[in-house]
Amino acid sequence: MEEVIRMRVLSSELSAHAGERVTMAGWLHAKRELGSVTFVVLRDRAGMAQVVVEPPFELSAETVVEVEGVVVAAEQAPGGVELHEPSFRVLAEPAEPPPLELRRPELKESLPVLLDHAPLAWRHPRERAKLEVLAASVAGFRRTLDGLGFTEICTPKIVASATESGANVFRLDYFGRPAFLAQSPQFYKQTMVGVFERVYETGKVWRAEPHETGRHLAEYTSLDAELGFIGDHFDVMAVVRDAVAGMVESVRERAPQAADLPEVPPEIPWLHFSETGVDDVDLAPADERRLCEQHGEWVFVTGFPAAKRPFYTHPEPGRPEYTNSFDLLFRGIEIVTGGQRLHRYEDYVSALGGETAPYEGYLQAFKYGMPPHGGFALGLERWAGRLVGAKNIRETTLFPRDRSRLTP
Ligand code: AMO
Repeated sequence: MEEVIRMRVLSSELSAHAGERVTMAGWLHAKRELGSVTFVVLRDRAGMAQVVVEPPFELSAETVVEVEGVVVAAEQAPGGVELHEPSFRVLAEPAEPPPLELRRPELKESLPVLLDHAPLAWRHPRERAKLEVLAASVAGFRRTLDGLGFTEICTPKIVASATESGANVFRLDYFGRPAFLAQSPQFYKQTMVGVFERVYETGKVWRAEPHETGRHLAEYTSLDAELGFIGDHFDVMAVVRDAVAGMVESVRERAPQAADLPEVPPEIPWLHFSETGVDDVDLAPADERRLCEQHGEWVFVTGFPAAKRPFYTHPEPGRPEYTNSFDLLFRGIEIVTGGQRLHRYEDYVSALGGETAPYEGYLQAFKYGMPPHGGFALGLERWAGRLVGAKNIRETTLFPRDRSRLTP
């Protein structure tokens, strides 16, 4: 049996071990030959460490090694220490030379090339940092909503009906019956308001998007929340504000180097759809950019026309052509959609034009008493894209799925 690596020291811990003999492990990230010495950079989950080697040094990039050596203070080394007198044990050798040069400060390849080699490309510190932004964002979302008395749920992803619109669902053969991949946890999160009052979910959802755009994926991560006993959608918008502020805070703590972090005002400005100057039932991407130029990096648009919102949306009292709904625009793009929902059984029956049969399961919740409620969903990859200044949502998507991409 291979010897277990005991007392492995990480690159981030190395400076605390000056003068000691330690064992490290990781990938050979780079090497620099300087005449009589070679500097080897070892990459582990915490960062990089410099190892001073006597040439010749034959191991190639991305070889996985365990290395034992003495920690020596060295001003010019990253972290102020380096490893001397190393002895290497190879744990795995690459079967062929890596097609990307991870030692470069930035990968210069085009996005399609990076996506084709994603298992390798994500190892690059700059690329990996984007995934740290995703992870820190989810952690911040959870922490904020836990603090507000929400309960996390995990709802079915194989479902019997479309939730958002019939057009972009993926169909499945479910033991001979038609079924769909969930477009959102909409019906189940509402149902669970009847149990917990406040729920959230972080999970994958699917949209069979017919076009390849820089902002749409066929599979994305939806951060959803739903809460009961609200007055109207403005109570939901207050939770959205706290959620994004908590996410920004978490990224600041865990992955600050990767992101350009915004201030989140105590109250995010808002305007009604009828005040946007848009002569249609929805905002176009150009409208979203313009509204952010006019109102700042954060702006809520409320009161979307009923014609463009799903059947579960609550109408605006006194102006039923509008709804108690909203989008949150951030740095020129919609990142959140939400609103108040219908909560009376009879309102659902009439919104569905009496065609209740496909929705029997969902409608049980309303039949047996539901409070006024509402919620929202934030697209995680779009959000992270805004934080890192991505031009395309695929830059902040772990193994994107779109019309043309099913691997890696
Ligand atoms: P909606 O369909 O607007 O609302 O989606 C909510 C948010 O999800 C993100 N998003 C996407 N991200 C990547 N690729 C896509 N194809 C994609 N489609 C949407 C966006 C968007 O703002 N049930 C409602 C939410 C609710 O009312 O609670 C819903 O799913 O960031």
